[in-house]
Amino acid sequence: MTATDLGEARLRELRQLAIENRRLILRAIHRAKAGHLGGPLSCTDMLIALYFEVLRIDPTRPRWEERDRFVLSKGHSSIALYAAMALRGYLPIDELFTFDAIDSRLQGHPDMTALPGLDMSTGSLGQGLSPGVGMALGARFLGKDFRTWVMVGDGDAQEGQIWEAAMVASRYDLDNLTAILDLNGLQQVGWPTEAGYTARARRPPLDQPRERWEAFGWQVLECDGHEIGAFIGACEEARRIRGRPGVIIAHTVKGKGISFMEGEHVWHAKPITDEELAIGLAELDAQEATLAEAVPG
Ligand SMILES: Cc1ncc(C[n+]2csc(CCOP(=O)(O)OP(=O)(O)O)c2C)c(N)n1
Repeated sequence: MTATDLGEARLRELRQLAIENRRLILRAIHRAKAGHLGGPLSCTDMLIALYFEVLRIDPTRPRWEERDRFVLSKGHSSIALYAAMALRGYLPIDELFTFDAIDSRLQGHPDMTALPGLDMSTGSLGQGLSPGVGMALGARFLGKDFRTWVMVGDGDAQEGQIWEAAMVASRYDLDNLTAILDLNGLQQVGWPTEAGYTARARRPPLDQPRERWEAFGWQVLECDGHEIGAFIGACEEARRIRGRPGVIIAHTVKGKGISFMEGEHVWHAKPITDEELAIGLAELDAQEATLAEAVPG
């Protein structure tokens, strides 16, 4: 599955933006001395694809009624969303460095009353798909053709409310609703084993995600959540689903892009030291250089 009509040059621009998004995440969390890293890095490529290619939006009109709606159900990854929105022009880049401060519009979890462009306040896991169902139903009742997209984490999807919403969505054949499952296999801690807490030693609770969503009446698509072209292709396919809601199961790596954070649950949420920031930024610079070499000019 690849995106149609997306040239190599555009893909390269999007990958470049994803690198920049990761830089901003690291710098903002370093500045705030608190916040989440693993989850934001996991969903960065998808947020860039959504905000720069997929969503029907206009940053100059954040309350435009015909806009696609986006809900980040895994609201603890807010800094990745704020960074993508800043790069897209919803807010000044410098404002990212007020993250988590008292009176900032950019709280640890998204506050729709503070920042225009946020369609839902989230942060308590499990609660993002339900308002997404409401938005999709609302669009149908109002005869509007916008689409609602909800990004769900795998830990987020362990909450029962996600599955109540999933049942309602298929009950009403909501084909204007797309869920995106950021399936990185890790949550806040590792899985307990006899040997102690390790990252991947035990089967994750959300195993067989395809079968689970299908059982709830959803059409399932799967892709690599870090392959921007493949993800955009999946979004295009999701738009073509008729008669039932669709979910894109995006296979991702928690902490993606920073070698010492990848697959390490300890980086779920933790301040980053000056030295760690320097190493992370150097890695991103190297990725940028490789990108520039891979597709010249
Ligand atoms: C109801 C609720 N319980 C606990 C938390 C604390 N918490 C924040 S993130 C998280 C783990 C989320 O895991 P996942 O959805 O897989 O996110 P990701 O791995 O993408 O960061 C937990 C337990 C919360 N925000 N809400």
